[in-house]
Amino acid sequence: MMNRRAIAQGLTKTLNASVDEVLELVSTNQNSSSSALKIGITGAPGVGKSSMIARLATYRANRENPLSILAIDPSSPLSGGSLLGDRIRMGDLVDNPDIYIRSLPSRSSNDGLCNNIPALIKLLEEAEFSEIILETVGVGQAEYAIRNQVDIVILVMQPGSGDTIQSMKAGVVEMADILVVNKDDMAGADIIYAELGEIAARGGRLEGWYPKVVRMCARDNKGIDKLSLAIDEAVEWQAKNRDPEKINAQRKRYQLQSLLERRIDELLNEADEYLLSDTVSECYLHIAESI
Ligand SMILES: Nc1nc2c(ncn2[C@@H]2O[C@H](COP(=O)(O)OP(=O)(O)O)[C@@H](O)[C@H]2O)c(=O)[nH]1
Ligand SMILES: [Mg+2]
Repeated sequence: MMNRRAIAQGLTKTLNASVDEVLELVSTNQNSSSSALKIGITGAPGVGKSSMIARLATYRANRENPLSILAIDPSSPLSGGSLLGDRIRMGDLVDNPDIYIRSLPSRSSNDGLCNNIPALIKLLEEAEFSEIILETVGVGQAEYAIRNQVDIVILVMQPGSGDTIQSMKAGVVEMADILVVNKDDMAGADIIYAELGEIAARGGRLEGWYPKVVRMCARDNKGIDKLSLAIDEAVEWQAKNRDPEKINAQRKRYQLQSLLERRIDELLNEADEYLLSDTVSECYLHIAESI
């Protein structure tokens, strides 16, 4: 079905593309209205995101619904690390013809994500995946960045992180569409589940949507059906309540902003020479003209 080799090569090329190269890559098919469902899964290291994704992907992927996973993990660049939760056999996913999985390094990016995410997503959409799952480690700016790339944001937590919820910036919890309590087998799951329920009742990032709270155990493969259902419900709600043109414009804005920031970085690095002699205004004009 899918040409894994071609996809892998395309992703590598896109990952390392300069600003100019990205502009080239995204200049085609401007108006292709791909409808891949994009799901962002975020949360602190160790809460079980990878384990959960492995279960979720296996549950949702089939021939009509091929699925790809991009794991953006600062701790495990390219070669793996804990790409999949250590209890889940790698073979379960890798041998599944309906799932494509790739780990991406986040080192060089300026927002804790990874450069060129929109172009990477576009490539996977053109490879005709129906669903794309992005795993990111929840660290500040990455949360903001992910929200602009995906349709559904899932925040994963585990019992015993009650203090963390209190101290977490309200926005981090509230920007999620689905809140997951993983490791339901551990003590304290009831407490965090109740706390998240209260937060969810205040409403989510999208007006009129109240985040679903799901408890599950990725280790024992329990609760995945509920999580999958919550995703379907969120998708259904969004289809009725969101304006696709507005979302498209927001995504373009984000992509433009990150490309411009990188371009400015490139130009600032080249500016050393005239930084010594020119005034700030002159330098500014020089850079503005070179963009
Ligand atoms: N007890 C328990 N451990 C789990 C569960 N899900 C994942 N883990 C373990 O938590 C650790 C971190 O999992 P991982 O998926 O790599 O977390 P990530 O860093 O969020 O991607 C691993 O040792 C998993 O086996 C669960 O439901 N219950
Ligand atoms: Mg992980």
